[in-house]
Order: sequence, then C-alpha cells, then structure tokens
Amino acid sequence: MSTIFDILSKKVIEWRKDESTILEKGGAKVLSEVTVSQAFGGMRGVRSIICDTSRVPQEQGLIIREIPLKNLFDKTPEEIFFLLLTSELPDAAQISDFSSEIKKRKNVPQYVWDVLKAMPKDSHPMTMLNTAVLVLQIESVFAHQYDGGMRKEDYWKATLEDALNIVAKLPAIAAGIYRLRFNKGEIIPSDLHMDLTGDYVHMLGLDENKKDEFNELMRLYLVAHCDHEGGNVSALTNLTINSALSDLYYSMSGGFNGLAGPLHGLANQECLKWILDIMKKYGSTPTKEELKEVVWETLNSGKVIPGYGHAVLRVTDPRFEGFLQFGKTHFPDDPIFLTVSRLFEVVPEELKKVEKIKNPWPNVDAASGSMLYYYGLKEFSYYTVVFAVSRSLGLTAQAVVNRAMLSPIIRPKSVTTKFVKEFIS
Ligand code: CMX
Repeated sequence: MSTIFDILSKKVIEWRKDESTILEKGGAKVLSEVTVSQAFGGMRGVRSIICDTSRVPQEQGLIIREIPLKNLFDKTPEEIFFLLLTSELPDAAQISDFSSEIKKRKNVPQYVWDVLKAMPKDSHPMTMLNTAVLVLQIESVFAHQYDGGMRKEDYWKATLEDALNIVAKLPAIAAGIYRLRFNKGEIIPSDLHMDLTGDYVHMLGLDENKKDEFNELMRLYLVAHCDHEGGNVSALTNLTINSALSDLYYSMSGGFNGLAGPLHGLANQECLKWILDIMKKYGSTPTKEELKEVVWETLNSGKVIPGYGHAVLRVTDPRFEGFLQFGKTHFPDDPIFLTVSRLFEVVPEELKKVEKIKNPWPNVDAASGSMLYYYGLKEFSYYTVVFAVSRSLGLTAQAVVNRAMLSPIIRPKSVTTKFVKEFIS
C-alpha cells in the first residue's frame, strides 16, 4: 500500500514538470502590476505568490484543491490534510494508512510541558502555543538532515516528517495549554488510538454532557479553518520564514504569531467578547434596533466590527455559513446564537453605509466563538489556539509543497517613500 511519502513522490515529479513547462511557455507573462496605492496598502490584490493547496475567489470563498469548502463539511481533519498535501481525497486504505502515520507521532516530550508550566500564569494561550512549537524545534527532522548534508531534491521529505509530527502533536499541546492556563486540573494524556478530533476533545476534558455534538463541532471547526490560500498574514509569514530554509517549527511559530493578531485569528475572541458585552448591556438577546445602535456606537468610537469584513472575500464567508447551519441544527434558541444570527441580519446593511468598507459580510470569526462557548469552552482567549490547530494543516501542507517545488527564498523589493515621490512626479 502507498504511504503518503510514496504518493507525494509521484506527485512531486508531475508538479515539477508542470512548473518547468509553465515557466518555459509563459515565464515572461505579466501576472500582476503593482500600483503605488497597493505598495502603500498592504499589497492587497497583488498576484505574486503561488499557492496550490487552496484558493479564495472573492465571490465564493475557500476552495480546497478545487473542491468548495461547503462540499467538504462532512470530512475529517485527516482527510482534509491528505487532500491539502496531495490534491486528492484519500480512499479507505489511504486514509487508514495516513491516520496511523499521524497517530504514531502524537507523543509530546516532557520538556514542552516543563517550559509551559514555567511561563507566567496569565500568559496568553497563543503565546504558550507559539512558545511550545518553537521549543519543539530541537526535534526538527529537516534541521538535522540539513546539517547532515541532505540533497535539495529531498528537502520536502524531511519537511513532511516535520509536518506530520507537528500536526500530530498540536492537539495534545493545545489541550494541555487549556488545562494549564485555565486551572482545569492535570493534563490529560493523549489516547493513541483516537483520531485528531476525538483525541483533542478527550484531552480538553470538558463536561461529558453533549460530548458527541461537541466532537462534531470540533471536527467541523478543524476542517473549516484549515487553509485560506497563501497571502494571509499567517500563511505568508510561515512561507517567508520557511523559504529561508528555517524549518517548520520556526516558521509555524512565526505564522502563529501573526494569527494571534486581532485583525487575523484573534478576531474570534474579540467577536465573542463584543457580543457578550452587548448582551450584558441589553440584558439578553438585543432587538435589531438595539443592535443597529451598538454597531454605530462601535464604529463611531473608531473600532472595527469584529467578525465582519475581509481582505479578499466580497460575500458571506462559507465558513460562517457552515457554523450558522450547525447552530440552527443544534441550538437554534440559544440566546448567544440568536444574537449572532440577528447581527447577521443587521450588520451588513449598516456596514454598506460606510463607503470605505469593501466587504460588509461576516467572516468565519463572526460565529465560530459562539459555537465553542455553547459547549462549555468559555475562555475566549483560547479560541485562536483552536484556530491554530486547524490552520496547522494548511500551513504545513503549503510548506511541504513549496519545498517539493524547490521554491526559492522569498525576497520582494522594497522602495523608499522618496523613490515613490520622484517616481510619480
Ligand atoms: N468594521 C469597521 N471598519 C472596517 C471593517 C469592520 N468590520 N472592515 C473594514 N473596515 C475598515 C478598515 O479598517 C479600513 O479602514 P481605514 O482605511 O480607516 O484603515 C477600511 O474599512 C477599508 O478596509 P477594507 O479594504 O474593507 O478591509 P482590509 O482588507 O483593510 O481589512 C480586515 C480586512 C479583516 C482586517 C477588516 O475587515 C477588519 O478589521 N475586520 C474586523 C476584524 C476581523 O473580523 N478580522 C478577521 C478576518 C478573518 C481572518 O483573517 O481570520
């Protein structure tokens, strides 16, 4: 039976051939031009990165290896990881083999727990996660083999080793952080027989009540956040660091630091906080009129409406739609969920009135936090960690693919403001 290494070995040959042909035929074609506004404006819309794991058309949202996310909502994180890496969904034998490959790599060394336990008690859970990943760098197969003089053609194999190890260990690390940081008692050891979702839920150790439903939510959560093309902050950071031949532990820790920002992955924490504050102010689920009032209060105080807007999307995020549907199915009358749904009826119409906002529609973070809250995961500073566990699938897969394609160091050119002044005159 093929292992993931055998499957990718064949794919890599095809992919490299494909790239040679593209460069031969069209290497000189212009893919994008950069205006002065784009250079000052965070390079928005500049097409200058190749990412094959997923794409995000602005009118559709996430498409993973040419399959729209909404057609993948019933998959497991393992299946999605296989898809991201290989471009194909696994058959029964392949997923069984791939899942075993992950299961045998779950063990987290004791020194990781020692470092986490030594951190300040009020450390942000994302700081703990990024530290744990960085501390694990000593395990990097890539770093060791690179020191031993590995051939460039084989870089991807060592990167895949690191990728599998990181993805396998992250649920245990993330769950351990939850228990340490929020005084939940002893760290619960990983069950080597469980899949990624089941084991993560098991190690979080939340109330047994509705465990199956929570398991189902976590599976959806880990699938929905897995990847979002190559230009977002965490992906670009990860790829840039990785392109210096820093190993995946260095680059993932860096990418996660970006994910920790309030305009990126931290928005789910901010969003739920905002919703709970609103509910506190109005006593329960506010009316549409009250929500309108809050939206303008927030905007007029110079703050963003968390969970709304997107740098790329111009429609409702399909990930938001997935969570909305989950809430409607499992807890339609929950007051927090009702507030989330009602905000969806109110916010876009109000944001449309603000000319500068390009996308008034909700992104994934507008709903995801409220789902976790419902099942008893109430510490919202932890939510970005769950996001990171999921995003590790895409970040690691992107790095493996880039190494397979022998991608060079990322090094765009910067110019000074003085240069631009002279250039435009
Ligand atoms: N509320 C208020 N103002 C908003 C807004 C929102 N939800 N979304 C955009 N704007 C503002 C921007 O801050 C910007 O204002 P300035 O020119 O004064 O700086 C202006 O509208 C134009 O922004 P844009 O081109 O529409 O959006 P950007 O690509 O610059 O930013 C994003 C995208 C996500 C950072 C922004 O929409 C935002 O801050 N949203 C709220 C935070 C959030 O939900 N982030 C999660 C994104 C998903 C993720 O990456 O995880």
